[in-house]
Amino acid sequence: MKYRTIFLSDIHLGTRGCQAELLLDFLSCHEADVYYLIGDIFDGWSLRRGWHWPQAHNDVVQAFLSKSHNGARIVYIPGNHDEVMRAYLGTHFGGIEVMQRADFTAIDARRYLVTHGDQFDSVVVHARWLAHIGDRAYGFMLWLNTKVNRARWIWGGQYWSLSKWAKQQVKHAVSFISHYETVLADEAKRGGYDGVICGHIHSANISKLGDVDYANTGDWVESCTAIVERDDGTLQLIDWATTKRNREIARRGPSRRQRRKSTTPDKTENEIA
Ligand SMILES: [Mn+2]
Repeated sequence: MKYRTIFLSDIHLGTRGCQAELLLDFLSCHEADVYYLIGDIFDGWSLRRGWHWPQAHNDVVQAFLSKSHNGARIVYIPGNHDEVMRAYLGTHFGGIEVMQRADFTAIDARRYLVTHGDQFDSVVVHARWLAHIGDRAYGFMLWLNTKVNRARWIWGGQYWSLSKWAKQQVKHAVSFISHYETVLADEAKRGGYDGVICGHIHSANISKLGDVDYANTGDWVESCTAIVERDDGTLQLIDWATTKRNREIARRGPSRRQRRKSTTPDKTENEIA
């Protein structure tokens, strides 16, 4: 598929959670004239704690460099995890432009503020140490999640995301996500924009908040999502993990377990008969 614009964020290269292979797969079948990389592309916080840089992570960097080399425009807006890149605002490397924030005008003439979004996250702004603790807890949760799911897989349970569950709890408890969305939409409105395109909270979403279009690109740690600009200028969310899973199910047919489930009613019927 070819698009005018693709937006990606929160890839977190340099962490064990980064789904670089899935991203490479996405990049191989979605092309664009312009790419916006909206922050936390690599994870300096995590790399400082321990170096983790497999080949696939290199391949992601190479993929963007070669796109740039082949004529694509790439705008890189650093986030809080790759804040070291904020020292290079206004410069470019390998043809990739580094910017603090960007103005994006869609085909339908709607104007969007493009920003990572951490500047509007009060936890990150007012208590950096708390954000770092949260980051470690999040890493621990992802690690625990794989252990829990391995156990559930062995016992025939369904995949269950602990961190997704925990984030749901956070959402219910302090409405963190909706608060973030409102703050970002307000910021866009104040700047005279029609909408905002951001990342940071790993919660992909396209919605209308009042008269402001809110778009969050999600991440490549859990959800594996991107936002693309359709030919008519509207924004579309692509959930690559789900798309791939559904295609795989369609190709292979339902799994053994799903078949077993669907045959259960027949069995009971036979027993009754
Ligand atoms: Mn961030």
